[in-house]
Amino acid sequence: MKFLSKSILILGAVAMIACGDKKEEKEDQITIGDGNSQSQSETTMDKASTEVNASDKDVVEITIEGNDQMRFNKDTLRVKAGQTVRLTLEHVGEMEETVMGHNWVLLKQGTVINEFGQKAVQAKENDYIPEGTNAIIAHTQLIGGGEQVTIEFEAPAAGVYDYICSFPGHYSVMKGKFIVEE
Ligand SMILES: [Cu+2]
Repeated sequence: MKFLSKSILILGAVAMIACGDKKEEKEDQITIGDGNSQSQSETTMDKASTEVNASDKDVVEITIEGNDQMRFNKDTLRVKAGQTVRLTLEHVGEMEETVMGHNWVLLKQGTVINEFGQKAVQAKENDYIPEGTNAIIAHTQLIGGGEQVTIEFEAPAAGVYDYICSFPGHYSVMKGKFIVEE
């Protein structure tokens, strides 16, 4: 009798351990998003994580650096159509705005960079943004070393767009592709 009750106790403990293991396994499955499982709790979890992704999709944060060597640190930026783009331009150099100023200018499709750049040179009083231009989708202000600026804008329709720094002479090397995916 004594032996029997001991056995039941051990069995009970084993069952509890087994139960615990099973629960952990299930949580692992949820974490990796196993879509094969049909259990109610996992279906609910899947829905919740989809919602999180959807809200992440609405705002995309991008940081791009400009330096004293007249370079951006990225030549390609990717976003999705319909997203709100929160873009930060960071001048990681030390040179002044009048010598090594940088901005970030997103151009409409069909804009010829050279032509735009030449117009920008004449717009010194306006941070090298040609007054009344309709060639720009979004742009930051001009900044110098140690400064940063953040802008927010809606991603345009899917496609490939050019971005440049419009400070005189910079656009030939400070440029890249802004890719908007469906
Ligand atoms: Cu520049």
